[in-house]
Amino acid sequence: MALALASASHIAAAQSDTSVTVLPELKVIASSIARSYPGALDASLLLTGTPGYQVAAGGAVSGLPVANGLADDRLKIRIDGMEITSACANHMNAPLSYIDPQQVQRIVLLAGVPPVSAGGDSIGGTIDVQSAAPVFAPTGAGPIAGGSFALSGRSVNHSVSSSVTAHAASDSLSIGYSGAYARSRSYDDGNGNRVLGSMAESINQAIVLAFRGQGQQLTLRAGVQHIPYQGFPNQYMDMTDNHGRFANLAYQSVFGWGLLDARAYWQQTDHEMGFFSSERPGTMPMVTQGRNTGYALKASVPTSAGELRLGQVLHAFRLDDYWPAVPGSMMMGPRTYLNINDGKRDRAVLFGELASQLDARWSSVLGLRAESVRMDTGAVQSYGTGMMNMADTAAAAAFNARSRKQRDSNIDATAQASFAPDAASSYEFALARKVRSPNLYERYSWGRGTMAMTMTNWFGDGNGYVGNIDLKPETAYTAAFTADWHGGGEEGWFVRVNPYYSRVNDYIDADVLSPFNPYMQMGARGNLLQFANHDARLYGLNLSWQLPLVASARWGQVSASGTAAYTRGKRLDGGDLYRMMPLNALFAVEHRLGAWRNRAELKAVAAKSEVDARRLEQETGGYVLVNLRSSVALGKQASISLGLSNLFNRAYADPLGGVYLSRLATQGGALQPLPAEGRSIDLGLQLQF
Ligand SMILES: [Cu+2]
Repeated sequence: MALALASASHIAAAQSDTSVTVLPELKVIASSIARSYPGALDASLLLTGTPGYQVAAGGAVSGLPVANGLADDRLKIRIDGMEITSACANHMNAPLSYIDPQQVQRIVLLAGVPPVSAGGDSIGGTIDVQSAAPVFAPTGAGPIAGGSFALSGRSVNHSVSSSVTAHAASDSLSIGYSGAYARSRSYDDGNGNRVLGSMAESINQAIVLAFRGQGQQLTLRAGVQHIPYQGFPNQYMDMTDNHGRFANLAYQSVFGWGLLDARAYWQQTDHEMGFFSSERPGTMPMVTQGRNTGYALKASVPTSAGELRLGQVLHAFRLDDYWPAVPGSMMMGPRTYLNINDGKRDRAVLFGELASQLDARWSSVLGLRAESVRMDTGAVQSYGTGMMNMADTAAAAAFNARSRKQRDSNIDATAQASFAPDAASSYEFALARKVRSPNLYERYSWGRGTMAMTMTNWFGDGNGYVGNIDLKPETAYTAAFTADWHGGGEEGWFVRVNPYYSRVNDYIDADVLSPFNPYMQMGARGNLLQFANHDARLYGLNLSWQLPLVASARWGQVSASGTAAYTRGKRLDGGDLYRMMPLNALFAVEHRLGAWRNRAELKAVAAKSEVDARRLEQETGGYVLVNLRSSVALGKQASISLGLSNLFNRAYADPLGGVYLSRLATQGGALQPLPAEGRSIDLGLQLQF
């Protein structure tokens, strides 16, 4: 069958999905779930170890994914097909924060050029997350029941996370539950200092009900999330409450003409920001309410030219963001500050894609996708009309006086070919045009006062931002190539090289308006910026390899593997783009003997000296970390894992960590890069029954 091979497709798979697979699975290259450390609280960390992939620090359960230098909203993220939008001016509730890592069965990253059936409204790639598929009894067999329990902890932040799953099923009906609870204190850096305000607690629960009959399956998922608190040391605010709810109905069926995959969903978030901890005290409530609704219809039709995939998608997002007055405050009152009032962002999509097997060696995927994006928002108001709110009052008047409605017509096109001349090599070529429309904050945040502007910031850089109603969508033209040489099957050797180049027209970056002093600290510098379109280019190279070293009945199997990544991002009118990961490499040796698995990792990261001057991005030093992991299976139903992260307790700053605002808030001085985690002992226990 013709497989859609995304260039630079990288990935991870845990177990195979047992539900009806309708559209063909994309190529799965490496499992990294097994490699992530036990006790990870954040689903975005599951892809750690994939070349070109990084997590930009946020809160403990809300990191932002980055692939080949493109981050956050530039990646399309779907959880069981639901498109979730960050409902917060700091992207505290980014899509991957809505699922606990222990609830993830499969996570796939298609960096670079995903086929149009997997992409849309993104220029950097797609992350597809699947939670546990419904379990059915074998056809004709009696009812089954089962479940699992997991418990893990990490010493660096005294975190505890646990999860429970349970299911009962016949061969046609299935019911399942999954619940996960996680809590952490603030972590310690390599110098033994607590990183202020980095604690979190989160609870995720979901049920899945499924019915399957002759060639069809109906699946209903519903769930709730609660994050009672989550600190954000690189933001001015913390999360003080986040309630999420969703329902997601999917239907898949085999017809005479092909396969149908239909889905409808609803997802709602009630989010509050403010302060909750003595590590960063304060008062300033902010409230957001976000709602995603949508459906997707996809058909897959075998034709003489190959497999034809057609799709129609609707995704509507609604957002209200307001800041209740603080009683007695001259600045934050007497009215409610309306930041985004009745914000709308609706996307209507049509796509078509043809996957063809041209001959024994060549296959191709050609796709076209059209998106119509409509955005609008209502009138706004500042806290008050007094002296302290003059800048915001004038800005609100100007904002309210003009039309805010925008409509973008975006066309994506991708062409991919793969060539496998022999059993030991394959090559993938990909070209794409991909378009992303601005998000609601990029167009409609309007405040011009310093305080208001610093509230709009999902970059962790300590600056302040204001939107720009006239922003154009950003359009990326990407060329990518992947060469893959391999031998010896799944346990064998491989070398994979993936260079890529993107020219992004109207990349949504920022122009500097004026400087300011964060927290009015004279030693700390920040900029107030306005979102603006500027052409940019990003390029880089990903490398990954695996080499079996020893295979003996007595000593077990030893293999070496690793990844390396180089990324650059430049604005065509000069300067570097923000948060570009410096050259980095991961070298691992893995040993397997019977029930035992041991792994030693060395992670090396070069100094970051190419920084975004407009955002006053901090340089960071190079570093080398050593991590050790072991796991042992106790029979078929239990396993224990043990890890030592950052073995030598190296003190360092992650190049994508942003700035340490919670320390500046309480101790003053100058801004410094956010310190990363010191040494941690990580323990995990998994049971199945
Ligand atoms: Cu928030």
